[in-house]
Amino acid sequence: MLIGTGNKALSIHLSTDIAMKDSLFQDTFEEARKQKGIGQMNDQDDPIVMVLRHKDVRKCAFNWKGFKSEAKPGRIVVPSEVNIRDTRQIPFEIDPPNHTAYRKVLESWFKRPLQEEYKNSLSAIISELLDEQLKQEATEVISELSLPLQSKALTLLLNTSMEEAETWISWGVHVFRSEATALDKDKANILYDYIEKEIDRAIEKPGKDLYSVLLNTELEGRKLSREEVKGILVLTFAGGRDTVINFLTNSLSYFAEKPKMLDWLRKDPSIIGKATEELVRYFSPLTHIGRVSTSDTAVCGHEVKSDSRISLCWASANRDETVFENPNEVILDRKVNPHVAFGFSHHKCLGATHARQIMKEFLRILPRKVSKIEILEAEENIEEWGDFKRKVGFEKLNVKLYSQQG
Ligand code: EMZ
Repeated sequence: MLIGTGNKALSIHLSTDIAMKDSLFQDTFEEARKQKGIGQMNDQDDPIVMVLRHKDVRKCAFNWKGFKSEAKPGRIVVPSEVNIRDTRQIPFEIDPPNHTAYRKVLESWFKRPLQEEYKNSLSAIISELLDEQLKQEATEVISELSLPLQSKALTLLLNTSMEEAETWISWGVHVFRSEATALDKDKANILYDYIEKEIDRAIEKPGKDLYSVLLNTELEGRKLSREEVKGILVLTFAGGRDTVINFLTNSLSYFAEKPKMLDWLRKDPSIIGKATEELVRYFSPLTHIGRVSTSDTAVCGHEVKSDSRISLCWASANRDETVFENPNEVILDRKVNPHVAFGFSHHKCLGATHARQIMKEFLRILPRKVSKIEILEAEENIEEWGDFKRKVGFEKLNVKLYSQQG
């Protein structure tokens, strides 16, 4: 069934009852990538040339002078968010040299997930959630595991109290999308109001949280403005949300259907780092991100006009057969894995350290606690980008988790 949203990025809900298919994430871009190297789609009358090959994706990502991120706020997101927000997300919608300056002041905070204490807190969150679900007859993975995990983990990144997570969980999987519409302004306003209030709170009563830290951050001899602080926080909330949730949910579907792979992780935790990278390559939770061309140019021989959009299709690049051997197979200990699931070049995901830590801890704890996962019901979430239909995750995934002990 197609859910009509009036927007170009839609979800199709399919009930899956064919055994062993839930962990399958096909490569919809293969033919177009091989034949032409590009795809085309319209998005709210602002068309996009999708760059599909690994080499071209990296080249265009690197070329910020030719393909900028600092367009109208929301325009480099697909579907475009220009109609639902004015706040510029920082550093995501900024180009060098300003981008470099922002990254420099933000980098150390976003590397905190490497600290032992942070990892321990993360591991406690994951263990507690899994223990709780192991007691249940059934688990709806997104609402009872992935979303709570993502939100609780975010309290660590923001260094706020764990109780805040309850509010964020109530917003659902995406802060700019709701079930009814793919671009929901009212929903977006809930996030903006929340952030505004938190900034007020941090001004009045500064603490050790990210809001307070940002309000005190100096950039080239001046303090960050309120709008800049807001822009960084909107990105922190919106950026790693559905992507992390999809990674966790999709991983469970994978291990449900590939129990031997779960055994492998249990027996040899030394592959967890490689397994994380491989699963994130295979799932590519963020399909693509846009750029705006600064001149009349061409990509793969296809004309791209000045001020028109291209997208860097990470999901396609990550299945490029000229780069990855057996690209459609999950090889948990894949040796050479130059995937671009977290982006490429200077705009590489700022939250990647946090996301990777969640993923790694999850893949470490899951096989220790869970012996078997049984899928009871699955509803796929399929995005539509022009003619391409791509499974990105699930709308619903009901499973039964079996404990390692019994
Ligand atoms: C934007 C984007 C960032 C956008 C790297 O991706 O993620 C999307 O989910 C948000 O809707 O606003 O933050």
